[in-house]
Amino acid sequence: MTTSLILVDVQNDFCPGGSLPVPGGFDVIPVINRLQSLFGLVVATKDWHPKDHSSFAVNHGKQPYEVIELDGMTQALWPAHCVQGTPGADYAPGLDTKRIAKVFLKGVDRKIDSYSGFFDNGHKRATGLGDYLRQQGVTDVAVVGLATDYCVKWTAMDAQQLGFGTTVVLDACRGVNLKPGDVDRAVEEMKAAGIRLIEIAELLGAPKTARQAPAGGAP
Ligand code: VGL
Ligand code: ZN
Repeated sequence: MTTSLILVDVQNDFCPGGSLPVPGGFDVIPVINRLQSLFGLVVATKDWHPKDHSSFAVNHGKQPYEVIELDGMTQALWPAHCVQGTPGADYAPGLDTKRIAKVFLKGVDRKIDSYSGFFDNGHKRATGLGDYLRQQGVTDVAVVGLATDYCVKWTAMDAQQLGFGTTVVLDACRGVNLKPGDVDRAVEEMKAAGIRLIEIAELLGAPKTARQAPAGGAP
């Protein structure tokens, strides 16, 4: 079994001071840095939008955080964020990036949003992450980053659906909670899909650890 750590969208715009700040976004950084040494392969995703992206409220003359129907899909409208090549799209400060083997860009097509690191929201186009992981012999993944109720959730759901044994390390994630309870609901959905939800302590062998070796354990 080979487990890869997937860092989801640990970017400036999702951290306090960014344009789409996730509460507590910076808190994931030390946890993620600590986690990386437990995995043989670390990959990352970046939200990487053209500035005319259809998920941006401004491009519809609407207010951020409104929800609309777009091409038959529900689309939350966001403040402009993670625009390709801007500082907001850079990795958040303090994130250890030297072990990231490959980065997968998502949300690059202006016409469709992409919460998952594997596919756009219409499941039409793959980013290449799934094929890459398979080529590397990866069987299991641990997913961490921002935001729990969007990109972390959908990356984990797709990973699980693709047949990777999937774990989310919850204290290495933070959520938007656009509606109160969104993160809790995301956790329940992931659980129902068979995704394992843990805290970093379970990988570090803290007293709380169960007998069974966790899927994300040291390779
Ligand atoms: C995300 C909203 C819009 C995320 C990306 O990374 O969770 N959320 N774009
Ligand atoms: Zn986005």
